[in-house]
Amino acid sequence: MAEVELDLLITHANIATMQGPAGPRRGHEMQDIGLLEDAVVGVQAGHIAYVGSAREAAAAGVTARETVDAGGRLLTPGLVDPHTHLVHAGSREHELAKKLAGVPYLQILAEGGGILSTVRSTRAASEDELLAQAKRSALRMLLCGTTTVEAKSGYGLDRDTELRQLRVAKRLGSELPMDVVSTFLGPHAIPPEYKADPDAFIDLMITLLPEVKSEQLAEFADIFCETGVFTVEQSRRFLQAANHHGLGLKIHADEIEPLGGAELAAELHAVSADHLLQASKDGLRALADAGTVTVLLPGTSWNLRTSEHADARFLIDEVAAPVALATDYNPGSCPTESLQLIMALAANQLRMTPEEILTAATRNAAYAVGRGDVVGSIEVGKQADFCLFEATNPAYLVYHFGINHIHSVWKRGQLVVQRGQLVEPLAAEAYR
Ligand code: IZC
Ligand code: ZN
Repeated sequence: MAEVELDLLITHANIATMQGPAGPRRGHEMQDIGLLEDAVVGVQAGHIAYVGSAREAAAAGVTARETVDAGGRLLTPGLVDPHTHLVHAGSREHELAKKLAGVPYLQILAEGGGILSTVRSTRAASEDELLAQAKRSALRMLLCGTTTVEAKSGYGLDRDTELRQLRVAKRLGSELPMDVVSTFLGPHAIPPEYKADPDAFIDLMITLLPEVKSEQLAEFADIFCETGVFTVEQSRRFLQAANHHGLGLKIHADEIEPLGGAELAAELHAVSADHLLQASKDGLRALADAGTVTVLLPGTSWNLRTSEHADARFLIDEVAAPVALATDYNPGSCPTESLQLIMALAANQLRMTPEEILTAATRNAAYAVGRGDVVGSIEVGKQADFCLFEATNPAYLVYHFGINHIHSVWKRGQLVVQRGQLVEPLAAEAYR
């Protein structure tokens, strides 16, 4: 190590390394953030080449071309947002008054609004228009510390628009300093033209799977398993077909009504099961046994003004399931790009500890999108994705809520946010 001059050293950092044996953390392990006080991280060719205490680094003679003094601030892995509907056109603030008047989310959808409203605007948008809107949102995420994001389709509900959304997600990942993990969510709602025959719509979505896979347009498949949307039986048929074509499985499970989506996810060994507000205790236990990552979305339950929330304490304390957190960023049930806001809600509404929250938004979230071996922790060999916070400890991040605590962000060793601002040319793309 002594002879090698690294590209970058970040010194005097309180590093939440999240290091440890492979796999997501469960139960009390989620409390372990692998904190190294007054520590140093070294970067070479976009990857982490050194992590250790200041004393060890000095003894080893670690040097670099560039050194950044973190001034005792908290350094974490880049945040990972494992559930978003990033690519879409338009917005739905016209539905706010209805929501506040108490009209339920599923009723707005049944009346042709909600998801179907976004389907109309997305079908009418060109690939470049979708890319421009998604890019601005993705850059807002990056500004708030998200360096890896999952992005779902599901606002086309037809062949051309679904594939267009997936192509946009792919372009985002190549044009921005972010990893974008793409998910095919063709069965997100029943389009009006298939209202009388949802099974025929599932058949149509299944016919897209070979193309999605062969053109590498998605790594995962997902379905909205919910009353009035898709049944457990339809979900099983679609997800089994997706699995057959080599896609990883995700599911919107037991969000609004208890249908048994959690049990289905466990049966199919899905990579993640998301929402889970209404899941049965047996279903949650089955998920833990299957090793499925449970992705909780407290921004959505807060924004939909539901009286109940996902039972994070049961998942962590009773069944030791791996828990991750995500924004669910979408124009209806959760229009926010800020995973930091979600982290604050996880403390307040799910009663997760700051350490559990950090684990859920980094290491466990990386496993929820199949990237646990490359991102989500600060360990030698992983990508040099870091958040430097204007804070010294994780509790401060969730206690002081509703603001962006980011000082700096690095993606694959490149500085992308500096002193709370996107660097150029990213800033020019985000604000025009
Ligand atoms: O656009 O409302 N729940 N899908 C399932 C969503 C929310 C996204 C939306
Ligand atoms: Zn969703």
